[in-house]
Amino acid sequence: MRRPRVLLTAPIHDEGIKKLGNVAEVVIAPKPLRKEDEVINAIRDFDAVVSMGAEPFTRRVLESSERLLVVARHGVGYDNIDVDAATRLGIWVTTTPVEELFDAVADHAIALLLCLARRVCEADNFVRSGKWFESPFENRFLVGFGLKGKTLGIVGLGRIGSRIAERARGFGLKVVYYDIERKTEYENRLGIEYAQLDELLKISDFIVLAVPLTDRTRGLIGEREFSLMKPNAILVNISRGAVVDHKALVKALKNGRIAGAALDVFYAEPLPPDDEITKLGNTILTPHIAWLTEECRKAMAIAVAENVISVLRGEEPPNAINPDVKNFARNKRSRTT
Ligand code: 8YV
Repeated sequence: MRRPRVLLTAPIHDEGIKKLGNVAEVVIAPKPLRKEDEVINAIRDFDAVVSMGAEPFTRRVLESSERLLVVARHGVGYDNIDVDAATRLGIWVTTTPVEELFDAVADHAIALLLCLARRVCEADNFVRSGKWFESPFENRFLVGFGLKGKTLGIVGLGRIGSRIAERARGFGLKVVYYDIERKTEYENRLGIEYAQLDELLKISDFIVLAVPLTDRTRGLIGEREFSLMKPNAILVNISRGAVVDHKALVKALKNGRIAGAALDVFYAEPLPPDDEITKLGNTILTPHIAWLTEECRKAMAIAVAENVISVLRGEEPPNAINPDVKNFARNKRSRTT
């Protein structure tokens, strides 16, 4: 009997590899799969794929595989997958909505905010380059600003946004949020207020983007939205790069329309090394690591393995995005042929 084959688009935590190895042959892609054709060639002959990054699982890619039963995201965003096409083809799409991920990303959003507000990276560079203040009057360029009493606007009050709101309370920030749904339970529990997006952009000192990338949120923050922000505003993006119009962001930073931006996600990943944003001082750029804690790596690897194993056993996976897939043909086929 053929042993099922699972492709990992990048290595995951050993705990997950061990679990998968108990039921399947596990292969790690030797290089990042960024283009459709690279994915098509790589997934041929695999029953399951663990998607670590933004590999394009387009209709064409999904249609190319006769064997694939599941695209299991190692993460909660699934904007790289054509879910509708997957469903029609009978391919499960799963995610890893573990607490550790939401906590890690919320922590990173606050870390980025604090680093920018308190100029931590600039100060670190200063000391490392052998400098110090000659006199206490020379420290002006490292003057930051406090958080207490300022307004934090959270765009998207989901599982990550709500955790950012919880943390913000500890810094004495006033929190407003915008979401397509009003979340009165959070409003009552966390003492936060709802605002329409334009209003939030006008009144916030700090703006954190925590929305998934969908047709509604692509390009949500563009030139018009930057024109509404305060000149002292700091934008933090831990969602997806495409939520922001990158050209408009660079322009807003260069013109002093806003004070700074801290980004963990980009319109293109990897970010082209010569991108103009890398030359701007009022920014902090991290390489999509908001999730990257030991706790989160382990929890996500276990969760993704559980999803894959359920599918290989012919069972419904715990975190399916497209449960309707049960009604489509491929699912009914034997897992071992
Ligand atoms: C992923 C992410 O976990 O959850 C998501 O969708 O963007 C990340 O935090 C990352 O792609 C690692 O697999």
